Amino acid sequence: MIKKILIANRGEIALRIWRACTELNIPSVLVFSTADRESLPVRLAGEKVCIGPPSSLDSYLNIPALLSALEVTGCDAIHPGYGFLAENASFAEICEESGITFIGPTAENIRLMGDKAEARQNAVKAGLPILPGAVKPIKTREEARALARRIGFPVILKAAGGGGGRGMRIVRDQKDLLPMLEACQNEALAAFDNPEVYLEKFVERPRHIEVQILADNYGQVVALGERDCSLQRRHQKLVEEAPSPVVTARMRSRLCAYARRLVHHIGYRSAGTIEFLVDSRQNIYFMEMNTRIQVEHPVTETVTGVDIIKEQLHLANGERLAFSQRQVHIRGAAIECRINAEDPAVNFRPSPGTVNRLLVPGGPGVRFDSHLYQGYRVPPYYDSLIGKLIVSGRDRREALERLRRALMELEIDGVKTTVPLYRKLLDHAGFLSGKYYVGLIETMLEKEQSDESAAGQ
Ligand code: MV4
Repeated sequence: MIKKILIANRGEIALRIWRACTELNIPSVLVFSTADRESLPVRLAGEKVCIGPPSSLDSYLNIPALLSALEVTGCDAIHPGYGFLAENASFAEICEESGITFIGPTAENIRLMGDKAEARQNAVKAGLPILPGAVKPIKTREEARALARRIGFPVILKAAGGGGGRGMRIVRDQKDLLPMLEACQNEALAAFDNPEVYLEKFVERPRHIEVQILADNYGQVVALGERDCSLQRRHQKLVEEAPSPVVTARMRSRLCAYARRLVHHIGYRSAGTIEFLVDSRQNIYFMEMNTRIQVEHPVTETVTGVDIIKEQLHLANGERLAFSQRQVHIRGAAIECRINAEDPAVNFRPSPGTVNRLLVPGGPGVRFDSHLYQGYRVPPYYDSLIGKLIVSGRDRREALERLRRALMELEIDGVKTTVPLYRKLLDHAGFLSGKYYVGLIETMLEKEQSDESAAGQ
């Protein structure tokens, strides 16, 4: 039984975890760096420990400091949130060995899915569809050449140690293959300490669709439907929605069945996400698995009524899943906009500073998950996510109307934010119709740039 939880994160997710612990009456302790002393979760937390200076390496990633915090506060469990140590298999292992409950999957689960080539091999074994390519990492130049010729250009090279868009290279022409392979391998070795690279067919204008799962320690797995996360910029998701505007009921059962099959196959437990790529002809391909709670989990919570963080705590406590797949129903539609302290007018440059004025939207179908308050100083040291606006409705149309209305109500002054981008997106036919793809936001921004320079001529 978990007695006391150390919340090893900051910002909105620390607040989200604190809320779940508090509702379940589980005592919790929040860690913080000196830069976060004045943050909302630190203000709310009954018990808190400073674990170091602003630099993440010396605080939120500082394993000895976290272990000391666990020790001095008498915590027997730790929630890593997302980012920082959430997908660090060694850290999960240290916790396992010290009798601390890591609120997440096993170290072995993390290690297995952290190697994207190995994840792909397991997906094949579990019977999931993958894109044409090699199941194993590329060994020789000859192998790369023969494989690329067989599947046809364009192809994509991906680092086994990468993921989330890091360590990828698109190859459109035979002549670029070997130089790009070598560059990709060198970069992968430097960045991930693993030179392995695999190759697969590159899909133009795909959609990124992922399935949220929950798995208990007794082999029960439920899939909570999909999220469409195609609206991104430079591999940073900006808008996520559920259900996906392109996923039919039939496709959803297939996506969920695939996700559950993989989770079963690897003996995964806790919350997790299986990412798929969907091409313009609605073909589904497995991409990778995320072994953590994700930023966009509220979208799924909204359409299923499941509190995913609470479920994570129950599962870590060794409890059985309290509901079956048949009891999961997707109701209505939800859309999340990530609010980053960045200036979209200056290439999304981070914009830390003091929030002088904050007006939070409310009313039916509006959820605002944020650690902001008026007078809060957004520190410059961390990720720029300062809040998430999640709207819902009976259907996508109502959710979109609520998004428009909530964005009218929302005011954040003092730091530049991505809010103006979302107001523009609500005038974009591709977003409104649901017929979008992973490059839509970048294309929209490029068009805006060229229109501006044409107007200035
Ligand atoms: C792809 C792809 C097209 N074809 N793989 C990016 C994140 C990682 N999870 C997988 N990603 C992609 N993998 C194949 N075979 C397209 C993406 C992708 C992407 C690629 C280039 C530029 C922007 C992108 C945005 C999302 C996904």
